[in-house]
Amino acid sequence: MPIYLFLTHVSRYFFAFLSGCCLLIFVVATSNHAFSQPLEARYWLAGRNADDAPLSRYQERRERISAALSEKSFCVMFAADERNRQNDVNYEYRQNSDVFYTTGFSEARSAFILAPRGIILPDSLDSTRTKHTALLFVQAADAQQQLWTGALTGVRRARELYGIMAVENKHLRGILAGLAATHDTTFITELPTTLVVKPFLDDSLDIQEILVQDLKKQYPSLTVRSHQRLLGELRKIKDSHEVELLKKAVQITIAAHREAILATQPEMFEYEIEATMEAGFKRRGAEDVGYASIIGAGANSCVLHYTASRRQMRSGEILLMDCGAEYHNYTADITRTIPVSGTFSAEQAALYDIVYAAQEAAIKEYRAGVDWRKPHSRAVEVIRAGLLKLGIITQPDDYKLYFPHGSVHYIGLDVHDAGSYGQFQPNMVLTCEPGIYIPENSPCDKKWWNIGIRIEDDILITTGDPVLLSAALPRKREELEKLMKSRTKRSP
Ligand SMILES: [Mn+2]
Repeated sequence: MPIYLFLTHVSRYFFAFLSGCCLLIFVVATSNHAFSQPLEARYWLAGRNADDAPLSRYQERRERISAALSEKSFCVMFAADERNRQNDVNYEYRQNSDVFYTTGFSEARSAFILAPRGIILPDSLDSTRTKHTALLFVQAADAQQQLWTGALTGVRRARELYGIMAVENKHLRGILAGLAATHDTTFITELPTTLVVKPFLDDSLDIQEILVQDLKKQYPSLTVRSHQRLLGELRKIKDSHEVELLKKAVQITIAAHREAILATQPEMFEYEIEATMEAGFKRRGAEDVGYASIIGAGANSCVLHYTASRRQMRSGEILLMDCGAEYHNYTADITRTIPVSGTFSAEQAALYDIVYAAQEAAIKEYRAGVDWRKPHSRAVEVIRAGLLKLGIITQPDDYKLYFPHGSVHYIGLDVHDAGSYGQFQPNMVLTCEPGIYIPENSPCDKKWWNIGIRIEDDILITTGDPVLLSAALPRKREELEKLMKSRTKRSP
């Protein structure tokens, strides 16, 4: 999935902030008895997307976040909202990635607080007077709601299954107020920017602004920051468990892409390929797609984030498929571009070979210590030279007309995963996705029009050579044509 060329959330100031903080190592005061709890219980209760990471993974992550917080700061993470589709139907629930990363907890209407200085709860909630540095707020296991949507974890089992002190979510407000009054900084969830338009005031605010403004008004001395950047610095380096989950997501995605390639025939609709692709994900245990599948033929191949999948595909057209399975909340991100007929036209082949050569040049740069911009600049060099040679552009800078996005982004819990960009480091997992898109009416010979080509693969940075996780999926033009020759004709 292509990413905007200029990342807006790159945390340039993170290291300045980090060095300004006291680095204090805290042992997160959570009980150890939960380690013996069966994983099935977590799967069963969470319903979907439960991780099978040992609880010690989450505890390690919490300790690392705590170490980056000063004693006067605390972090509050809100679970993702349940998002309404229409009327009384919601979209399927997906947990906020930072909450999941830090706790493994997958339920809505929950929150999580990390406070290195520790929180002593009122006797009514915990009579032991223990200082809790981690606190999970969960919804009560309401019988009526469980009848409709299945088992809820509830307070008691949350403590047992997640190894974190848990209380009911109705206590969040009071505990948050106490922390806000006694700390100088909070790292808080950047909530989704749902725009609230106040039509008569000619004013608009998103809910994040409202929350932050409210906190600032009530606690003028409290600095409110986002925890996304804080967490991004951890999330951009994958631990061994995350690498395994990403490999699994990539394997599932490869198998489904192969099936989609083999299923493609002229006169089919894009949505039929989408069905094959996504069935291939789910049959192999992926809970969802990591992003809306991009499956575009002909003119649609030039639309970077085309998701409608409604068009009938014609022989002679190109088909671009950018699809990734999400497995236990970790997503792959792979793109293949194929000829609907099974054979590339001369123009399609010429452009395909340029993108392939650009990707080959770029992949070589995925090495520890290399600046993250290097692969993209390699890809640009190849694409610019190729477009000039074909006479599609005459000015070197005009390559931007046909290659308008970046080539490199992290993958992980999010398809465009969290973290600032600098030098590559071992255990980062990134995509490499050069492309050429020539929409109709572009200022070039019309024989090039409506050809969009992107090749995208997922790469693990190591201490040595880059590991192309998606290497098993054919990428070379000849290999794709060979694979398509093995198609069986569609039964009418
Ligand atoms: Mn991508």
